[in-house]
Amino acid sequence: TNLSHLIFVQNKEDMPYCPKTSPLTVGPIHVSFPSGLTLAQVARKNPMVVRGGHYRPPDCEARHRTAIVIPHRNREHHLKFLLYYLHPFLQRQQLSYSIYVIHQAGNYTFNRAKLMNVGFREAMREADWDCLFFHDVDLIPENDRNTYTCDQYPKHAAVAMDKFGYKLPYNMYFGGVSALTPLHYLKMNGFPNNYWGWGGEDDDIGIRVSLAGMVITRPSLNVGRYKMIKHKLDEGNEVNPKRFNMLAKTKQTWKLDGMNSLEYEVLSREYLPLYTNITVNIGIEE
Ligand code: BGN
Repeated sequence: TNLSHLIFVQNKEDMPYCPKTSPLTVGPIHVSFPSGLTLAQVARKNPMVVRGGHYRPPDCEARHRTAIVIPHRNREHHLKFLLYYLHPFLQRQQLSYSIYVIHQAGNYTFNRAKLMNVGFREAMREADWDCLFFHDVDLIPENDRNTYTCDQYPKHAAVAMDKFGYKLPYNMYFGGVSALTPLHYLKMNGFPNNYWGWGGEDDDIGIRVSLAGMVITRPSLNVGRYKMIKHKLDEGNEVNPKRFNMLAKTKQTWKLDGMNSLEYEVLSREYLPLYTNITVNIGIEE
């Protein structure tokens, strides 16, 4: 029999590593929001993405394994556009990746940072990720040289957002999109669990980075560009009036509140075509 075809069936272990710099990236991306786009269309455009939102490059061994963690509630419209851009973006970077959407159950005040702690634990339960990207649902990256890999220190990626005139709103800003290794994350005891509603939690996270003896790295303003999908402040995500007092106490609280005090209940885990959806009961403010 003719077995010559077998030489083309490569064992994953035998594949060469992907190049250090992907030849597939294109740089600036024009971001618009096509009306009538459906998730089914996004899935058809990404035939190599497998159930749960996982992908690995077909013909080289990825050098990086990145989990994307997206806190979410009632933003299906935003999520669809983010997936539409993010899947091809990550594939052009030749990453091995999964997308985890952490959905807060119920109508109680939203808690972005706690959902990220849940995402960290649930993602690490599934695979040995070497980098986690904590990603707002309404931010679309506009340059694929903004690589979704981790640095030596926690990285703040969303440095140039359109709504802030494509520059940092202030020097300590750590909001929007950030990237940490599991070691970074655990070194700072994760993120705070007790910021309910809008504001301050990202500043708390930035303070934790330095309290844990680390610094913030950033891509250049040309590369770390994001377009925000316009929206009003959501119902259930009211501005948090306690944020100033809480931020003043981060130094006293960061070791007590975080991954070591995290409690939640997973209500469902769905392996959808484009992402893993984890619906979680994170309780209410104490
Ligand atoms: C800041 C918010 C951040 C928010 C940015 C950008 C606070 C804490 C009081 C100092 N911080 O003012 O959470 O991401 O604006 O909108 O409100």
